[in-house]
Amino acid sequence: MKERIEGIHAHEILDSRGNPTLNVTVTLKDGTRGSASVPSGASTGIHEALELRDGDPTRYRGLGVRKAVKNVNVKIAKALYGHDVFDQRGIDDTMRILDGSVNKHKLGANAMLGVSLACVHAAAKRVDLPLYEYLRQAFDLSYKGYKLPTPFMNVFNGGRHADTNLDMQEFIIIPHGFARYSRKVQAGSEIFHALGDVLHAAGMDTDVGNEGGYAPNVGKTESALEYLTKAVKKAGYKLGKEVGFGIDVAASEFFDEKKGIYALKTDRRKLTGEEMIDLYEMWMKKYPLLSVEDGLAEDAWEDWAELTKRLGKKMLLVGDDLFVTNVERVQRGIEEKVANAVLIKPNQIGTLSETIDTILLAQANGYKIVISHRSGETCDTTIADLAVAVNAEYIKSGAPSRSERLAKYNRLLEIEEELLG
Ligand code: 2PG
Ligand code: MG
Repeated sequence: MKERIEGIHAHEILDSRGNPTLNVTVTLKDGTRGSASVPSGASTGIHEALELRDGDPTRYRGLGVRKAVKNVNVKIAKALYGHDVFDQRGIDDTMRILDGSVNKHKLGANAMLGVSLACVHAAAKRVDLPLYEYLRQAFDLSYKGYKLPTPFMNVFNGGRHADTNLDMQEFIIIPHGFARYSRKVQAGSEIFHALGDVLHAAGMDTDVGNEGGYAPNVGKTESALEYLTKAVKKAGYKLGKEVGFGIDVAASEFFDEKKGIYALKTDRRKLTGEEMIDLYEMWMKKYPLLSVEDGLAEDAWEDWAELTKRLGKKMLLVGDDLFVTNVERVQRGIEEKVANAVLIKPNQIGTLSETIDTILLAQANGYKIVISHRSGETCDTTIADLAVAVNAEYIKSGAPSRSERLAKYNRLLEIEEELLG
């Protein structure tokens, strides 16, 4: 079956931080439409594909995306006019060739991703399939059955995502010890609220940061893990057995490249890569720490190899800024025995086809998959379907708070209902 693309239209909308991003609608010859919106990061890796912004200081502090919108409405729309919407790889290749650059700076990864995602939404609608099922068809994915991912809920926001003194970016609860996804979400929500009570009782701020998690100032970094521990107990869950912890250190954000030092302002400490590894090992012994994301800087390959050698059999070591959803960087990770899980953010690479290729390469080499939102989000839920389409082990979509975060968790509740009743 074929169906032609008749129109592609983008416009500027605002994301969860109130900054411009793109919403794209693809219209097919029979009138079917599909839409998608593009997220945006704050702690972006230097190796990510380029998010095209106008840089015009008279609009949205330079963050407008009119250039990217125009690229969709003129260049991409022209190149894809009449293209078969079911040929997703062809669609993505056409945009890549049209852009022609390594980091997608000509069209903008935001422009390209908006179109790539809107196309699969339109195509899925056209054949009346849920998106996760259509994605399997579109990319010839042959997994056995469907698995729902375990949520990584970032309940304590720091780093670039909140106005707090916490250098490390995310403190995450992982409610893994339940069979059903919906039960995991329930545990996550109950612990989130218990954490609010614990912080409130300690006289701390309970307003939330960019990803819906609490964001108080703390005495030391480890306090965040102590509060998480209290919250899990208060909510009546078994630490370790039912609920584990994760952290996204986003270490590149406080790495001094010249000195080779990680400067933790919260703790007034300067640590070498080796000492960072010691710290994770110590925390792993004290807490049910199951996952460390970006525990070291994005180009510290040797230290990463050491980290993996020391802790890779005991916990998840997730590469985000390290891998940037890029096949070549994941390939290097495989060769150098670095990390054992890959964070997947479609907008780091710019097309769905390339995202799928990165996932397939990682899975073929035994890496676990964490599908991820960005700190700047919309209510687009494509990543929820993507997680189910590729049987990802985990999804990271922030705290169970704020609609742009919950849109993804709620979409998964809907999928669970569809699959399991
Ligand atoms: C991360 C993400 C999402 P940002 O570092 O994993 O939590 O943050 O989108 O700001 O890069
Ligand atoms: Mg990260």
